[in-house]
Amino acid sequence: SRYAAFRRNHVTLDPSLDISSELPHLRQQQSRITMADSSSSAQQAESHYFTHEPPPKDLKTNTTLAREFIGRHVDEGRRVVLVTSGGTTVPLEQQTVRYIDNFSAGTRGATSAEYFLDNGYAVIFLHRQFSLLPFSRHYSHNTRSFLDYMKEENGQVVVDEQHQEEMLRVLRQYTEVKREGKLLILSYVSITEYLWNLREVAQLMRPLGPKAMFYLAAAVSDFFVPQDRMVEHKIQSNEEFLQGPDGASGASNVKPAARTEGRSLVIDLEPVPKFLKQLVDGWAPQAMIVSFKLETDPSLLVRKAQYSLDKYSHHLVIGNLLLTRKWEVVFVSALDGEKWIRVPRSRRTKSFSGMPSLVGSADQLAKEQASEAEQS
Ligand code: PAZ
Repeated sequence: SRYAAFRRNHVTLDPSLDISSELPHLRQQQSRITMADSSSSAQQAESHYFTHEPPPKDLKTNTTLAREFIGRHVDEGRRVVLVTSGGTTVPLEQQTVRYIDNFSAGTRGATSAEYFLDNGYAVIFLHRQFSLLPFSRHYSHNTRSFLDYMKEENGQVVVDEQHQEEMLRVLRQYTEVKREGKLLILSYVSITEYLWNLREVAQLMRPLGPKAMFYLAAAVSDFFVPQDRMVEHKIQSNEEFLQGPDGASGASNVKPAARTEGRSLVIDLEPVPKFLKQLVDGWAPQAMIVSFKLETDPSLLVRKAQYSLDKYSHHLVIGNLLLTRKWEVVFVSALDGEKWIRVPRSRRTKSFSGMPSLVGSADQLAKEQASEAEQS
């Protein structure tokens, strides 16, 4: 209807008139109108979201740290990457007892951060609190306690011989990164905390121009409970303790998004506005943007990655499937189309931490990949 209105305003429509020569021009105009419409509606969605969802308490501290960090690396002419990592929660109550979570241990983000550091980047690591961290990931979140790496010797705690070499290597890298001040660790828990931090840091990264990169590996919820539809207190399951008009403790006159109805818990989530385009258009227009797409249905993966690439104008979308994400990913980009990267079967080992690990040089890996591709 918008197109028809446009045509009414711009051409005199006479059925006997052949307007085919006008069509390319009209289509171009139409696409400009659509783009302008969608960018202004994205701005409206952004402003609505950030006006209604309160910022996290530590946002000011995080922005101060990020401003200082970015300023220092701008001065030194270094590339800076913002790596996001881990899942985002969707709280159901203001005093949160229950929440919905997105799957992610933070392995991809924490591991990638180490590789970025190794390649000369300064890294802002925006991660879900208590998910894996660069360097310490080698010794945390596994089935053994960190104490299993230690032993007592002459009344002192020392690292067990079998872990000396590996731990010394990791410790040296970590110490060097700390000495050079190249890693800034920030954290979030909920989807709203994540988005506030992402927006603030992205805007601070603007002066870096093309030296800024966003590597968005966090698993971000598509749905949320808006603040004005969130009950304050724990949702009660026992009818004897139900309060408020809709059976939720502390409910206002707005129907809460998460509430008890009869004996069931009903959760009525709203879509999170799509900010990924804003990252390109509004927050950090010159930066390189790499985003991830997680799927479980193999038949959808490449199509969905391609869709994200087109819709959000990111430079690279990396697709992965839940069950095979440790071994294979697909790179989808405008430049190279679709390109699969696979860890050869022989190298799908388990590290001590229980996480699959990749050993050896990138060259060696490339050779093994090529030979496996040939064989298959
Ligand atoms: O953190 P992890 O290594 O367990 O998992 C990584 C991942 C699958 C969350 C990541 O590679 C990814 O795909 N992130 C984007 C998820 C999404 O589509 O929102």
